[in-house]
Amino acid sequence: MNDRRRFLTGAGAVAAASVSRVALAALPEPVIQTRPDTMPPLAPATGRPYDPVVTLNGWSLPWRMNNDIKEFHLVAEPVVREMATGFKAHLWGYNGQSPGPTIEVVEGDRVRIFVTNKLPEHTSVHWHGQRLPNGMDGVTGLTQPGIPPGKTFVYEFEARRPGTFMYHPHADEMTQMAMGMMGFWVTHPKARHPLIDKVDRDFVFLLSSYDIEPGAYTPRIMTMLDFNIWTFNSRVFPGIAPLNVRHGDKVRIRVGNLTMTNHPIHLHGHEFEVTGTDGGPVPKPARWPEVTTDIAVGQMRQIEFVADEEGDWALHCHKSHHTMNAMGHSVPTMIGVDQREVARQITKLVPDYMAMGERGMHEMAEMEMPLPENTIPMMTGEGPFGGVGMGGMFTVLKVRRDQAPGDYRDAPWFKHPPGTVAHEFTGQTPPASPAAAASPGHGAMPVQARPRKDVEVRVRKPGGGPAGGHSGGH
Ligand SMILES: [Cu+2]
Repeated sequence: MNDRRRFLTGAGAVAAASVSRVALAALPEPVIQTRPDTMPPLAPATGRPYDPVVTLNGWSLPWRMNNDIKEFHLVAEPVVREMATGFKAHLWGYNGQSPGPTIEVVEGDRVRIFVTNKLPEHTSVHWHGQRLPNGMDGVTGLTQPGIPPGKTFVYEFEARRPGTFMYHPHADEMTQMAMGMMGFWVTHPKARHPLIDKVDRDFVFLLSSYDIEPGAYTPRIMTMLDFNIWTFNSRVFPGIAPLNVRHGDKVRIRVGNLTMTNHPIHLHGHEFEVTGTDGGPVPKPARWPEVTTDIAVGQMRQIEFVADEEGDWALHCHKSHHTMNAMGHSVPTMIGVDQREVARQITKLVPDYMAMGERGMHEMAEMEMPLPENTIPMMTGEGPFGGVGMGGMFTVLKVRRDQAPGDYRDAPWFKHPPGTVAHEFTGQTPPASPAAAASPGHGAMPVQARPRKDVEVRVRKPGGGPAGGHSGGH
C-alpha cells in the first residue's frame, strides 16, 4: 500500500510554465513517471481552473499552453509495471507506465496531443467517447495511417463535452490492449453543470487483465478468455492503493473497463448512484441507488456517494475469481475430500508433496509454498485481523474523521469502537441437532458437520420407525 513518506515526496508532475517562442515550435519535452505510487492531484498551473482527480497508482500528465492550446506529449513505449511488491510485468504503455497518465482538460479546451511511437510496431490513439473530427478518431487504416515506429503524430481537437473518457490504440488491437496500452481522460465542466456535482474526492482507474504465467514477465497476447491477473490500473491487491477520504466527503469514483469481460464493482458500507457514463452525465430522475454496478467491456461508469460511515470498506469486483492473483486453472475442488491416504501414498514417491484445498483454498494461501521468482500468491493481502483472502481487483475505501480535507495520504487501519467487531461466541453451545448430522447428499457440508462414520445416527421419520444409519438404504 501507499506509504506516507513516499507520497509526500511523490510529486513527480510539474507543469511547464513560461517557454520561449522557439521552444514552443518544438516538440514538448515528454514527462515520464515510472513510480507506481498514487501521485497527488495535479492542480492546474495554467488554463482554466478545475478540481483535479486522483488516479489510483497513477498520475496526471502535465501540459504546456501554446497560444491557448493545451499541448500534451504521449510516448508509446515498452514499460516495466510493478503490479505488487515482488511482481513486475513487462508491458507496453505511455510515458513510463501502464496505464498511461491521466489527461485532464476543461470543456471547451483546444487540445493538441503529440504521440511518439517507441514501440516495435505501428500504433494509434483512439480518444474513446469524445466528439471530434473524424480524422482525429485514431482508427488505423480507417481514419489515419498507423504511426510508424520512431515517428510522432499530432492529434488536435476541442474537448467538446465534459465527462469520463479513456484512450487506447486502434492498431494491432489484441496485442496492444493485452500489453496494457490504455489511459484515462477526464474533461471537467467549464462552469457549474446541473448534472455534474462538485465533489470532495474524485478517483479514477481502469480495469485491465493479463495472462502472465507464474514466473513469467510478459503477458500472453493470444489469450482470449483465460486471463489470470485482474487489475485496477495494472496493480493487484495488496498493491492497489486504498482510497483515503474524510468522513462526510462526497466521493466520485470513475472506472473504465478495458478487459475482455464485465466486472460488477461492489462497494461495502455505502449506497451510491451511477451519475455518469462515457456517454455523459445521467439525468437525475434516471438515477437509483446501488451497491454494485456492472461495467461491461468498453464501458465507463462514474459513481457518487457520501462517505458517512467510518471504517475500512472493501471496494472490489464481485466475480470471486477476479479477486484472486496468479493461479493455474487446473486446481481441482478438494473441499470435503479427505486426502490423507492419498497424500501418504504420494509422499512415498514425492517427499515434499502437500495435499491441497481440503478446507478451501485459504489454507493454500497460508502455507508457505515455494513460488516462482516473479509472481504473487493468489491471496496475499494482510489486514489488521490476518490474511484478507483476496487479491486482484480489490482495494479499501478508508473513511476517517481525522483525514484532513484534500489529504490523500494513507491512513492506518481503522480503530473500531469497543464492542463493534464480530467476535467469537463464548456462551453455552447446544448439542448438535441429530437431523442436521443425518442428511447426506447435500453437497459440501462444513467439515465440522460431516457425519462420523463410526457413529450410528437414528432419525425418527414421520409415520415410520427409526431409520438406520445415514447411509441406510435410500
Ligand atoms: Cu471482475
